[in-house]
Amino acid sequence: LVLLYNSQVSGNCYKVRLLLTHLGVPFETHELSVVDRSNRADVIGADANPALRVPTLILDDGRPLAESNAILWYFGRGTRFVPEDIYEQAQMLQWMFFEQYDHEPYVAVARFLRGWAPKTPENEALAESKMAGGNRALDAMERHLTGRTYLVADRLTLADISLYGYTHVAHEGGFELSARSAVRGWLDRVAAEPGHVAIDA
Ligand SMILES: N[C@@H](CCC(=O)N[C@@H](CS)C(=O)NCC(=O)O)C(=O)O
Repeated sequence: LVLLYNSQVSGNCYKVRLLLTHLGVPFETHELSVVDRSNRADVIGADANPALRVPTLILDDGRPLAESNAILWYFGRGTRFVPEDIYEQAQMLQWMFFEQYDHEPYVAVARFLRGWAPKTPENEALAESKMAGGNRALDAMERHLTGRTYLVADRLTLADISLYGYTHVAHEGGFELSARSAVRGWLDRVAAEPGHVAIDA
């Protein structure tokens, strides 16, 4: 069985659970806290993931794999979630790199600081400093999704699974989606896909 070092509230872990569920890949989870990280080295171990982060996944043959989007690629390759066309594959990767550089460091971090980190003026100021970057990323998605059903190839791919993870909980970081109707329509489409699971499932 695949073992996922998991935090239920983490969007990065949710992306992995969402894909594995869509694919019907059975997995078990080992729950870790996103707040108290003191046991990471003992539980995950530096061999499995030198960054000591979740998600970290242990394949059924014991080999470890980290980084949410790398895990998506490992399981998604050769399935309906990765286009066959090499240009569309590259477009899918375009959005997955965008997710990690332009989106997650702002949207996910603001959400963590406002929802889980100690409530201090420093953390609130730090969260506030993430808003401009997060809004820039959400605006880029709104522009791209206007007139499109999904990010790439008019169907659900790893790009959508990756960006759905933190976009659908962006409001928990203080981001406003009401004026972003293309993003909201896309969120609804992803959630209506057969086999979809919620982050708290
Ligand atoms: N780039 C990584 C990010 C993983 C990540 O940020 N994990 C967070 C939880 S969402 C974590 O483990 N934080 C604890 C820490 O940094 O020690 C991925 O996409 O998997």
